[in-house]
Amino acid sequence: MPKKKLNVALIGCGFMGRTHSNAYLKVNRFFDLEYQPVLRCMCDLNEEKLKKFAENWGWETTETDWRKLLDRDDIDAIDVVSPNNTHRDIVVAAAEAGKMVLCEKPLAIDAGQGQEMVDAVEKAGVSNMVWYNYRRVPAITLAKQLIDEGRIGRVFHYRAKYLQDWTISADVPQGGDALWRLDAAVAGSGVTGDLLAHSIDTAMWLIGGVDKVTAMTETFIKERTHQATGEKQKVTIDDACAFLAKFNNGALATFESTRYARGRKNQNTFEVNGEKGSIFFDLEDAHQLQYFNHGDDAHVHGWRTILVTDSEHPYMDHWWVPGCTIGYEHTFVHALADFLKGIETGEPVRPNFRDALDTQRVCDAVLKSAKTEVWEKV
Ligand code: SOE
Repeated sequence: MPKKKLNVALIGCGFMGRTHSNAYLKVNRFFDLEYQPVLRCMCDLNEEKLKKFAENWGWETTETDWRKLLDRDDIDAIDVVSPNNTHRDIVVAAAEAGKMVLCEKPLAIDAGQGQEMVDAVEKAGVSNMVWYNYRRVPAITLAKQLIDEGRIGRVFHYRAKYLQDWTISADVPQGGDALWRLDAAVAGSGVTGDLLAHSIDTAMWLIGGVDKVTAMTETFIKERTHQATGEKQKVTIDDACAFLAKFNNGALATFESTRYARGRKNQNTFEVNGEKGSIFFDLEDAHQLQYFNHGDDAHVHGWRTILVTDSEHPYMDHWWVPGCTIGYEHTFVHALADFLKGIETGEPVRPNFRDALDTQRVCDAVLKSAKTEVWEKV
């Protein structure tokens, strides 16, 4: 059967532009879906970079001004992977033009902008998704399944860490191409919006909403040179953040994130402790899920390591044979497959913009609490 075409425009040819382009190319080879994305138009401000990028990934046309995409009848969906401070304007205009909208995380630079985006997509009634890709790590999806099956029972504790080390050197410039994550005016925040947003999305998906938080943040390097201007500037992002959270279901949680954990490249971990068992995950061992079942006979009590590669495991029947692992890029393919399935079935994909707004609200409360030094309600 010929597939229904979904004409996509992607805005932003950085790191995330590559992960998404790869997903658009691969998804139909591994998932049986009614819709097939067509790489119709690639958009970026930098013409030279854009040309090379489009050629490499097979994007059919290019634009340097995203506004030109709005009137194009040959575009059904707009995918936004440009820096965070551009998300709101593009998404609102895209929704008003009746396009489906996909957006990289975090949704916006703050919840105020996020709310405008939610209002726009909901008013227009267009399909929408935010790429919180770690939900689609099969081991994390399996954790969700185990929790929903009641295997760990009532949840008491949640403990998350998200650690990197790439900004330790004072020589790393602030802002500009590929380094906008260090510029608060463009990114909105530092590790809170960039890394902890992932941890918060995962936590809320697994165990429910957050009631209140208390946080501390630190900026270790106070001044950096801006890549574009060559001038020294005050650094205003949070280099590190730690916060306590109380969930609506009464669970207590700790979250910690930094870009100053020497040796940690992208360590994203969580542990959930429940009445009947516990679960532990580490992205640096992404194909494994640790599970402790208190219901096991006492003499065999112990943490078990589930190798999440069998066809019984989430998404894995689409890939290789048991024991053969998949990785980071596949999480984006899974997210896209779920988005396309959502259009096919009419059952909207999650996380949608409203879900991502909930995460943004927690981030805002965390950043506020770091300033006020008191507990903040979400
Ligand atoms: C930051 O270094 C970053 O690229 C994040 O922006 C991504 O969301 C994360 O998944 C990997 O690290």
